[in-house]
Parts: sequence; C-alpha cells; structure tokens
Amino acid sequence: MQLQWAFSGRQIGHFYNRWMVDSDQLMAQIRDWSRELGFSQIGVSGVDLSSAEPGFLDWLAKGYHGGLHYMEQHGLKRARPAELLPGTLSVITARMPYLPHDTPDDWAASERTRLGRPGEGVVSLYARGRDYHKVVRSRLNKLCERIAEVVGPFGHRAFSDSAPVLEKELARRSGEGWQGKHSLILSRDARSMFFLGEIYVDFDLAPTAAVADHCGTCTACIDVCPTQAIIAPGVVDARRCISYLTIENKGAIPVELRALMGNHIYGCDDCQTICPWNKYAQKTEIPDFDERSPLVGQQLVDLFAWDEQTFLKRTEAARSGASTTNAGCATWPWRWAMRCARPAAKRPKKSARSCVRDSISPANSCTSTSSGLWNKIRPERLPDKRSRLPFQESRPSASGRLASATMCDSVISPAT
Ligand code: B12
Ligand code: SF4
Ligand code: SF4
Repeated sequence: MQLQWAFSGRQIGHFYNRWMVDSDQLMAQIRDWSRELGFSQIGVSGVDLSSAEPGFLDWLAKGYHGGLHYMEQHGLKRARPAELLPGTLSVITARMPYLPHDTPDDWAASERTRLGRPGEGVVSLYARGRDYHKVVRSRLNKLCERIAEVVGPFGHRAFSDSAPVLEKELARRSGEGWQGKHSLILSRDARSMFFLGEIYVDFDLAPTAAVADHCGTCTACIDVCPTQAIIAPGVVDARRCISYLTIENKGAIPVELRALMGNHIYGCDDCQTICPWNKYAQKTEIPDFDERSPLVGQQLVDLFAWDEQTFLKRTEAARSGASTTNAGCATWPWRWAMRCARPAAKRPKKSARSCVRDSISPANSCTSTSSGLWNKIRPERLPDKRSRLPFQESRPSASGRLASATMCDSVISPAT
C-alpha cells in the first residue's frame, strides 16, 4: 500500500521535502508490516514515564534487584527515554510471541508435569530457541527500514532487553497488555508468552491506550511460586526468583532456596504455566523460536556426565545462536552444582564427580531437597578427571540480563 501524503491529522516531524505523513495512516501501515515480521501487536507510548519512577526507585531501594547492578547503573535514564536517546519523542512498542507453532494445546500442563520428574533438568521455554534479543531487534530494525522508505531517514533505536529501558511500563501504558500479579505483561489475545521490544523514534505519534487489568481475584501465580519471589501483587524480589538464581546469580545460592528450586536449571515458567489466561497462549510462526536445544527432557545425571566432546557435538546448534549461553548448555547444571559446592567459583578446579559429591553432601545442605533431585545424581557415574568443559560465566546481553552470544546494541553500549 502506498501511503498518501497529507497535512491533516497528527503529524510527524521527519519528512521528504517538507511533506508530512498522516500519523494514523503510518500506524496502519506499521501494523501491517509488523505482522509480516512476526509481531502480534504494535503500540505507541509517550516518553513521560515519571509516574513509574517512584515504584522503580523503591524496588531498587529495597534491594530487590540483588546482584543485577545494571538495573541501578543508569539511574532514571531507564525511565526517561529522551535522556537515554536525546531527541526521542515517541516509543513504538511491540510484542512477539515465542511458543513454537507446533506447541500442543496442553503445553502448560505438560510443562508442569516436568516439575514432577526430579531427575530431569528443566530449561525455561523462552531459552529453547534462538537468542530472542537478536531476533526481536533485527526484526524491529527491518520495520525501521520500511518506515524510512516512507518518511525518509529518521532518528531511532530498537531495543529488546538490550538497554536501560523500562520495557514493561512502556508496554503497559501503550496497551500491549496489563501487568499481571507476576509482574509480567499479559493480554487477552496473546496471553503472556511473548517478548517485548521497542523503537525509540524522533517523531511524534499518537499514544495508544492502556488496557484494563483482568487478573481479578486470581492469585495463582503468587501461590505457585516455589520460592515466594512474588512478594506482593506485581512485585518480584529477584533475589528469590529462580530465573535470577539459575541465570544471573554470581554467588552461592542461598541454602534455604536450593531445595525450593526443584529441577529448574535455567529460568522458570511456573508463574506463567499456572496462569489461567495462558491456556490459550498465542504461538509464533517464526522458526527461530523452534526448539534448538538438545536439553529438553534431558536427565540431569546425563548432562553432568557429558565430556567435552559430547558437549560440543550435542550443543552445536544451540551454541550457534541459542539464547542460553555461548559457553554451552552443559555448563548450567555444572554451574549450579559448583555454586552450591564452591561459592564464587569462577572456574572448576575439581572434577565433576567431586563437585557433585560436594554439592550433595550433608554439610552443603543440598541433601535436604524435598524433590530428591540431588539424591538422583550418582556421583560415581560421573567422569573423575578434571573438568575440561568450557566453564565460563556466560557473556551477558547488553543489558546484562539474559545470557546471549553477542552484544547486539553497538550504538548505546555499554547499554545498561
Ligand atoms: C530485571 C529483569 C528480570 C529480573 C527481575 C524481574 C522483575 N520482575 O523485575 C529477573 C531475573 C528475576 C527476571 C525474570 C524473568 N524475566 Co525478566 N526482565 C528483567 C528486565 C531486564 C527489567 C525488568 C524491570 O524493569 N524490573 C524493575 C521493576 C521495578 O519493574 P517491575 O517489575 O515492572 O516493577 C513495577 C511493578 O512492581 C510496579 N508495581 C508496584 N506495585 C504494583 C502493584 C501491581 C498490582 C502491579 C501490577 C504493579 C505494581 O511498580 C514497579 C515500577 O514500575 C526486563 C527487560 C527490560 N529492560 O525491561 C526483562 C523482562 C521483564 N523479562 C522477561 C522475561 C520473559 C522473564 C522471565 C519469564 C524469564 C524466565 N522464563 O525465566 C522471568 C519472569 C520472572 C517474573 N515473574 O518477573 C520479559 C517479560 C515479557 C513479558 N511478557 O512481560 C522482559 C520484558 C524481557 C523482554 N524484552 O521480553 N527478569
Ligand atoms: S519465574 Fe518462577 S521463581 Fe520467578 S516469580 Fe515466577 S514462579 Fe517465582
Ligand atoms: S495467574 Fe492469575 S493473578 Fe497471576 S497473572 Fe495470571 S490471572 Fe493474574
């Protein structure tokens, strides 16, 4: 569709030869393009997020960010788009579903049954495909190219968990969904299994309206959280969240939380799989989010037993772009075991066998796990030679949030 140039309606600042583009028409066009690119909704937010600042500051002041230092490093720039990228007048928000197209309808229940199999290591759904930071941002950049074809060159930057951006607040106020009691954004049509992304633009667009909260009296996510990380509706203490503990935590996992973590080895979806809205969560047609990782359904004892060669072979696909770690999947349970055994360990100096043995020793309190997870691990089955696995801390995304192979945002880096 060719856009018509007009002087009417809300108008944008960048244009060819002083002609102006009608903002409503432009938005209709952006929505069409975004659907082709795999986004399920586009919204627009203004840049004044001041009403969210006290909540954000309070969250930091209470220390709920734990070791996520990037959350405080840029101060209020996170809530002030025009300070992060001077000249920003509007923010285009987007959401991209990530459940693969062939996900069975009973996916949530079937994910929950994994939690009852203590020998299995459970990797969160969002981490089973390609690195979402790259997928979302590259598609947002394609969207920008199309916009530029119509409006001419314009100032912009695309983000998806790649810079100090208050993504949920931008999504909430632009109507991508409401903020659930688990603090994530969910909507009536997509539910919550989607990623968020934004484009900061230097022209003015009419904001889209927020939507009403539909949690009602439900408290399922709060009640199910194994570590009671949702300390109040909409407020998560990252220090207790399994996602943080398995991905971000650099030190020892607090003893009192270890047993509660069950068989989660990378991320956690419990507050989403229990959510009644998610029974009909939207799926994606984008093949990038198909399961690439060979870890789904894997037994922990087998993961521990992999030698380097097996590890390299089996994670070949995953290592070339999974949203897990560039070091490799097999290090996760190792990292976990070693954190239990050797707090603050950077590199393994012990054999796998002795690490796991230490992890499950009574002195380490791991044997108190109610799931019996550690009891299932037989140290005598593990290789006794010194580990040669590429045990390195996964390189963080530009935001430092989720591990990714490369830092995507070269413009605003170091982003957070
Ligand atoms: C830090 C972070 C984490 C931390 C902290 C989580 C958190 N809730 O803040 C940890 C490591 C624990 C984490 C985990 C996960 N994360 Co995360 N994370 C982020 C990150 C980088 C920043 C979030 C943030 O700004 N937190 C700061 C606090 C202050 O913000 P807030 O939680 O919205 O707090 C507000 C509310 O508490 C509100 N408030 C106060 N009172 C009340 C009362 C009510 C009723 C309500 C509703 C709100 C409310 O005020 C606060 C200030 O505005 C974003 C990416 C980004 N740049 O935004 C991804 C992001 C939020 N994460 C995401 C995902 C997918 C996850 C996981 C599902 C991954 C997984 N499967 O393991 C889990 C989910 C855990 C959970 N229940 O939150 C997605 C969420 C997509 C969505 N649908 O919303 C994001 C947006 C990344 C992306 N680009 O897609 N994450
Ligand atoms: S991701 Fe898991 S640990 Fe974190 S708040 Fe949700 S249920 Fe709790
Ligand atoms: S589980 Fe219930 S309270 Fe939690 S987000 Fe879903 S509807 Fe809201």
